[in-house]
Amino acid sequence: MTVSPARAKHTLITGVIGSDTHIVGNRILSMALEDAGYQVVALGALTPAEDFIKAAIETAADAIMVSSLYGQGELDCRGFRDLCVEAGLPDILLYVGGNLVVGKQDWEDVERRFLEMGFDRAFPPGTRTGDVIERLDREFAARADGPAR
Ligand code: B12
Repeated sequence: MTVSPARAKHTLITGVIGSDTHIVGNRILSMALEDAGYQVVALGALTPAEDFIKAAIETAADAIMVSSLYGQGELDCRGFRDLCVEAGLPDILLYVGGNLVVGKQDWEDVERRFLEMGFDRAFPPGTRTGDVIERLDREFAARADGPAR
């Protein structure tokens, strides 16, 4: 992955939401984002939704990247976009990834539910960090070009 100077302008908040202690993938993701040139504020495991938003406000972040592995992602993430809106961050980019629901469920259905909750993208188990970085690059480039997403 090449380091692009444009990425240094963007701050990303990462963390594992709720009572979830699965930190490994989130740490790998955070390091990969940092190595690619993004500014990363890594909140770690066991992070309440409100703390992601507080950190995003304090650092004027461009995106929040939520991890959830233990199966309770749907409960923990419900209302996340509403909290962002209430905090004055209606358009902040919201990604969620990991092992989002209990057991194996049809991915298209899982993805639809998270998009309906207000996440801009949901990523399935096994997502590669390179794919996330490519997606972020495209998203930020599109946002710089105009309001349409
Ligand atoms: C290691 C592990 C543990 C360790 C965690 C150690 C630690 N502190 O991290 C311990 C033993 C503590 C543990 C505990 C539990 N675990 Co566990 N654990 C695992 C295991 C084996 C590996 C997870 C891992 O590290 N993967 C490696 C990393 C690199 O991959 P990753 O996390 O998926 O992350 C990658 C991508 O998903 C992506 N990604 C991750 N986050 C995000 C976010 C965004 C925005 C994006 C874009 C991408 C992205 O990028 C990462 C890098 O490529 C998985 C099974 C598995 N094979 O996945 C079960 C698993 C996650 N655990 C599970 C469960 C149920 C539990 C417990 C509830 C068990 C229990 N009854 O106590 C507890 C939960 C405790 C808690 N409160 O969190 C289940 C979850 C089931 C579900 N979702 O339906 C799994 C899937 C096992 C299973 N098949 O049942 N676990």
